[in-house]
Amino acid sequence: MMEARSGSWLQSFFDEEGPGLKGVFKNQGYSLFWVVFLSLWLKTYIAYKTSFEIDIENWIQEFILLINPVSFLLLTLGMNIFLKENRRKVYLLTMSFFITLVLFANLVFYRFFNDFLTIPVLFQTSNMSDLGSSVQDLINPSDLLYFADLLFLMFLTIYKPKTFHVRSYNLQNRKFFISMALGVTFFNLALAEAERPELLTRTFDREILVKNIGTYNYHLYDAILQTKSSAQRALADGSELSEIENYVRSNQKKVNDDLYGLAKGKNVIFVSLESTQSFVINKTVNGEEITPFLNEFIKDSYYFNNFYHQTGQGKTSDSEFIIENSLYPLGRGAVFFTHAQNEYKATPEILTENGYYTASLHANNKSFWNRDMMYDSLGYQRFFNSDDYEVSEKNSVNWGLNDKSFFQQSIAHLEGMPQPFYAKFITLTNHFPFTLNEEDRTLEPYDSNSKTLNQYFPTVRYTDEALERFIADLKRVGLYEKSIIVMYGDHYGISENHNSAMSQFLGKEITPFESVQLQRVPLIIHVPGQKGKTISTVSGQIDVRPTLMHLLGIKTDDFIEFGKDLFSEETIEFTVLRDSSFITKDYLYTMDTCYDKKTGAMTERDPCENYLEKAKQELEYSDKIIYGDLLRFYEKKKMKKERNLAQFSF
Ligand code: GP9
Ligand code: MN
Repeated sequence: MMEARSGSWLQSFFDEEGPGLKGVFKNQGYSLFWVVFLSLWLKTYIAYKTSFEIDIENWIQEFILLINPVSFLLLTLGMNIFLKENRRKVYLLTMSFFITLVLFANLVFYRFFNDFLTIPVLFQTSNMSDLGSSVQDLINPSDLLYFADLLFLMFLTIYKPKTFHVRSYNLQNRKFFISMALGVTFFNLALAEAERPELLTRTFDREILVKNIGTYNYHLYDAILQTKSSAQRALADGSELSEIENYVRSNQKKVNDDLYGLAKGKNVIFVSLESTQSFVINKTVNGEEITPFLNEFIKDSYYFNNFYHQTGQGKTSDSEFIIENSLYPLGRGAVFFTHAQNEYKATPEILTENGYYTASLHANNKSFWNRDMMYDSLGYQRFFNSDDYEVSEKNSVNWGLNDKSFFQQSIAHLEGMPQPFYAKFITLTNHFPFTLNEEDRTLEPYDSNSKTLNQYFPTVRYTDEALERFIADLKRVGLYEKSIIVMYGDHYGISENHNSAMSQFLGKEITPFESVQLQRVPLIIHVPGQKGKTISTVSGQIDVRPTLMHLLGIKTDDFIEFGKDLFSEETIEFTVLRDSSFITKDYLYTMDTCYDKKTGAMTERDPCENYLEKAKQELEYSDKIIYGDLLRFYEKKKMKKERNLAQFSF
């Protein structure tokens, strides 16, 4: 029994019977805790470096990678201090086995899927059966080395019990230990947050998460997300759906007979324009047009100049979600991550049912924004990701493959698709921090106190040139006339941190009113054979799906969606942003203030009051659908209705 001497708890922690070297010198053997801890730490780091492809860009990232298993190992192995002494060795060895098993399972999974395990994936039988048939091929004999230390430790513990000791801890020792473990955890989190702000709230990429908080903490985090959404889902029943359905139906408008079905059977090409805001269209910098190609292209297209992005923390993924589901994204986190297992009725699924081949093309890591999982739920048949592109140092910049190479390489993918197809292209070069290779720069940077805004214009121009080549290629391979082309900005590129530079560029003060107006992004719909037209209807990303469906002549009466057909003559001008700001034909409401759009000045609340409830209602209904996974009930209800109708039709 060890009693801490008063006033020397730190000393007692490292005392004769303590865990460290002193015990060894006194022939009391090694501390089993630290031996197990060190071997697991080492194994994990070896696995990171040999079995996973984790991109390390600087020494801080390498350091975080090295220390990221520590907090979890200290906390889980450390639980042994609460056990009776005779149970501790068993606990430490058992934990070592399970932790090694988790590492090993990740390793095998990664070899096949190039991704880290998530809880939903464990239950996705299709994934697992893919893996099942080839598990033998995925395991190398050398993998057994991961368990070798454990066997060795077990052997020594049984046959040479004196090799290791477990020490006793008094209350103060325990407190010290727990504080130390928590201290390490917070240190790790702080470093990760500094290296990758909003890492945990936004959850953008498994690889980045694992790199920053470690593979084990990542599983804990995943488990928390999973439990939360399972609980919300379990508590939901179908009853809320009727109210939502009534609301949606009451907003449906008559289609425009002249345009309905205009593009029936045509291929659909979507292009997501990274960080492209409307303020660059038809504008110049240093006397030169920023987007000379788009400025011409919109003349032959329907161009919506009052179109707002409605994304939240999920950025690009949110824009994809809104555009393909006509639902709002979530107020917190990225729905692509938090609710990828839900039932959806998204554009790819609808178009597949209408005889289309559906694909998304994006030259980034497939797990980014959890796309590889979410695309299954959205009904995509194929995801062309960075594995499908030749990516080299020469053709990469900033976040990866540059847009020109991306489009150029994509043409072959497009030509290989059965027609009609729905193909969504997601560009990447015009992404913060807007870096470009010198030889690719055809527009001089702007001159202001914001490096971000200065560099933004040349990268926007770069993407504009990439689009020009893409359209030329589409013409060359004969797809241009057979396809409708929809281009849209995914979200803002210049945040409010650059207001003073923006105000210099726009020549006006950036008030809260202007900030909302800056959330406008371009929406361009090119239909072969149609004359161009600029449409100023107040609209948002949520409206893209109904508008597309009507052009394709696909009925939307049965869908649960919040958007409106922008070609309908009855369309109401109203758009709500994810932060509850909203815009109508004449007014704009943000931060509890109503503004007159003509003057940009504050006005009395009355004109906005009428829409306040509607704005809140829409976001709430959409959130309910996602949190409760309500569309799963809708599909069932619809099938029942169809069955009943069939019965009565005789
Ligand atoms: C990543 C790309 C950019 O694949 O879509 O994501 P963002 O940071 O803009 O959301
Ligand atoms: Mn983006």
